[in-house]
Amino acid sequence: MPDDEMSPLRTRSEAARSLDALIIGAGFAGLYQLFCLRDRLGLSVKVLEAGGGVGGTWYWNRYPGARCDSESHVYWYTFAPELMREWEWSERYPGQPEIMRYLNFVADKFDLKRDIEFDTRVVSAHYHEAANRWQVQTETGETYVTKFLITAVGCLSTANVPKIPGLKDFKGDWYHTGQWPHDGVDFIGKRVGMIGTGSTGIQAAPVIAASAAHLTVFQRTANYSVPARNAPLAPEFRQYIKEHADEIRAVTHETLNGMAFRIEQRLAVETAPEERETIYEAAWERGGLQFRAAFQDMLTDKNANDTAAEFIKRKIRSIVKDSATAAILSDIDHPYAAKRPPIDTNYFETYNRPNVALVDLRKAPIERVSRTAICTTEAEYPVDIIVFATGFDAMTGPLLRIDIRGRSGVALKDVWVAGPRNYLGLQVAGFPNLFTITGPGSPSVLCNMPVAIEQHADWITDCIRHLNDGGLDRIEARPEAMDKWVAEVNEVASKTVFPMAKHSWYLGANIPGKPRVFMPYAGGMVRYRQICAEVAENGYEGFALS
Ligand code: NA7
Repeated sequence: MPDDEMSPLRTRSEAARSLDALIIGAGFAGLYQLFCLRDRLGLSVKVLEAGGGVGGTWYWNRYPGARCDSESHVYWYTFAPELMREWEWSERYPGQPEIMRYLNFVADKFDLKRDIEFDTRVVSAHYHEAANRWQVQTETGETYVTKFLITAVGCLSTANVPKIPGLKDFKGDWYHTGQWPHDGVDFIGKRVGMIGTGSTGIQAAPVIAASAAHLTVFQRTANYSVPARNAPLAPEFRQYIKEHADEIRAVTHETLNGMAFRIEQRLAVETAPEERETIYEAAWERGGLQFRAAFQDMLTDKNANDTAAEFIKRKIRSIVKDSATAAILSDIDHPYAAKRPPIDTNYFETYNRPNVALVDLRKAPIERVSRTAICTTEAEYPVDIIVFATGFDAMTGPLLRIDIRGRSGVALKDVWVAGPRNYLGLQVAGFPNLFTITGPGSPSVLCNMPVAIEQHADWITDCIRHLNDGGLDRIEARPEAMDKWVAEVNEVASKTVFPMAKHSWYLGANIPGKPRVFMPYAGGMVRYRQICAEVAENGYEGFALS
């Protein structure tokens, strides 16, 4: 729609609704961005949040076993030293309820909630060129007008519920893990069917199996998983975190993925088989995502990756007692970590329980849901509850479900029809003053999230400060800079094993009809941070400022 055809800029109450900056989403990203813009720059800022409280991803993902895969001592904000002194995590990996307590603690400490409108879903955001303002509309028809618009909508917040014929007639209950009821689900005495074996299904299965009468797991693609080795944090380690918080933060700024562990320099392909086995055994015992740190070449050399993949497949076969089940679970078709690698607590062990069964959907796909059962092309599995652990329309989904229109009414969904295109993962040409925190084209999901978020929010804050100090009103990515960045994102991904996973959400391949483009920037957080800093130092190279 051309600009002049859009409804005129209007606000319900000019004073309350006209803003310097509007942020969509009150998760880790939105909360910190609000603090930066309101308390550091003194701007008028509001956050609009669809949920009834802060938390973002963690507000919605309340499924049994929901827990972060980053270790707790790196899964927090580092912008305020007192936060790191005052907060204590209780376990090696923070569980969903504890993360919610943490984010509420932060929001209350900095009095952030007074500038957040909860239960407010944004449906559209249109740029008006003459006024250089974004007009943002909510589901309930409220309108906000803002100079800067910042999306903090998360990467994994648009639930993917597969369109399975018959689901609407199912007479039991069904749930998607990313839209879990706040008062929980009672599995006692129930037959549960769970579809999906990504990180979520792998976390949920052992917990569901512990209370359900029976659990049937429907697996389409077999997946790797490494034990998380979760445990309460020892008092000495808690003390260590307090005393070394700055050093830990410094390490997270020096590593590719924003974690506090360093990837070993040695190469798997140059290590003798017995020594390699010993190294993998130690990594398996240590547990968690740092399994990936055992060898430098694990994600860049398929031969190296094969050694890790074979090790984990052998582990699966040694844990799972029923050989047919073990064969289905270990028949994995992609390199290790080419899809986001899950970590677990007793996932493979769960298949040794008498009340758990596995169905191989590659052999016989789901055809429909009847009133009482999940039906594959081969058999019917009676269930009382269906759990969809089927993931998300990742990265682009949360942005494209908002009707975002830039100059001349051009829709973001049209600009991204063949996949996301932007500059630095931060801005799209034709969409001035719109910033996308941890959007596609940035390290985001390949990085420990709070580290990626703080870098983006700081960069955006510095950028807006620069504009304000210079009496400038507008920043917009140049089309040629965007083209170059898209090429760079593709180029770095092509040097890794990531594109080798057929069904990966990194590629958008889990959503029928979604263009297949490797979405995150795989060049590592250190390099990305440096590029962003250099762009700013060079007068925001690649952006037009006016
Ligand atoms: P994922 O990792 O996308 O996993 C979704 C799972 O659901 C995966 O096993 C899929 O199989 C399966 N799936 C999806 N659609 C279907 C249909 N139609 N039929 C059968 N099976 C299906 O999502 P998660 O929630 O587990 O994890 C998301 C991220 O959250 C995770 O990576 C961490 O970053 C945290 P497929 O592999 O596509 O064959």
